[in-house]
This record gives sequence, structure tokens and C-alpha cells, in this order.
Amino acid sequence: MKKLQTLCVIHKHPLVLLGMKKRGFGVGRWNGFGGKVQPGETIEDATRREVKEESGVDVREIEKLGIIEFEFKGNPEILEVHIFRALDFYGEPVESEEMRPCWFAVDEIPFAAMWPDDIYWFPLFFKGKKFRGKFLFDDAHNILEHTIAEVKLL
Ligand code: 95L
Repeated sequence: MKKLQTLCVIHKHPLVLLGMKKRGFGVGRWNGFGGKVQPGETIEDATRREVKEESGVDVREIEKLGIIEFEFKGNPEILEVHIFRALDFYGEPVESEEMRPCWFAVDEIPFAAMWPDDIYWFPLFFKGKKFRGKFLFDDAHNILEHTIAEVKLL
């Protein structure tokens, strides 16, 4: 059972926009913006919609840089997360019910307060490399197994 999800990280070098998740899954962590793909919607459209809902901005071009499958031990569903980079956007970030946006320098990313997989792929992401990976988490969100690799094509 696979669930398609989107994740967008806005990268205006040397800064990155992340959102503190205020409720729901991943609460208390700095996240990219994203969520579920709805029926009839493309993955790109879902990415743009979720970024707008959660941060208030309209992203310009988005580029898919990664696909990662996340599995939680004891849960049969696999989250297939399509990870996008946006280099520019229209509007100003605003806090939503879900997220509190904040800019971070690329060399001061708060990895200790983020999902533990981020430290494995952010370095590739910042270089604009494409990547594929899989992570298996336990119930406390510790990484039990992982693979991550740069790829030529997604
Ligand atoms: N910036 N990274 C994220 O926002 C992120 C990273 N890893 C995850 C792993 C499982 C999951 F359900 C969500 C995320 C996630 N949002």
C-alpha cells in the first residue's frame, strides 16, 4: 500500500525556508512544505497547493530532486515522497494553522529538530543532485535501515 506525498524545500541561496510543524504528523519539527496528492491532481499541482496552504507563497518553477520511500515498522503503508526544490516564489511567507515559516542559512540547518533522514539527503539537495532512497523508522522515528543514492534520472 503506497501513499504519494509531496515535499518542497524553498532554497534562496544561502537561505532555506522551513516550517515548524504546529500540529499533526511531525509536530515540533522543522519541515519542508507538502502533503498528500489528491485524486485528479498532478504531483506538481499538489506540491504548489500544499506550499501555498502551509506557507502562503506561490512557488515559481519547481524541480523534482528526489524520491524517498518511508516505512514505519509495523505499518504496511509506504509513503512515497516526491521532493522538490523551488528557487523562487511570489508573495511573503506567513504563519498558518499548520506551519510557522522561518529562514535558515544552509550551514545552520537545525537537523536536531528535523526528521532524522534530512541529514542524509540535504547535502545532495543543496548541490542540486538527484537522489533516491528508502528509510525504515521505528515507532520513536529512529532510523533502523536506510539507503540513499545519487541518480542520473528519477
Ligand atoms: N524537510 N524534511 C521533511 O519535511 C521530512 C523529512 N522526512 C520525513 C520522513 C517521514 C515523514 F513522514 C515526513 C518527513 C518530512 N516531512
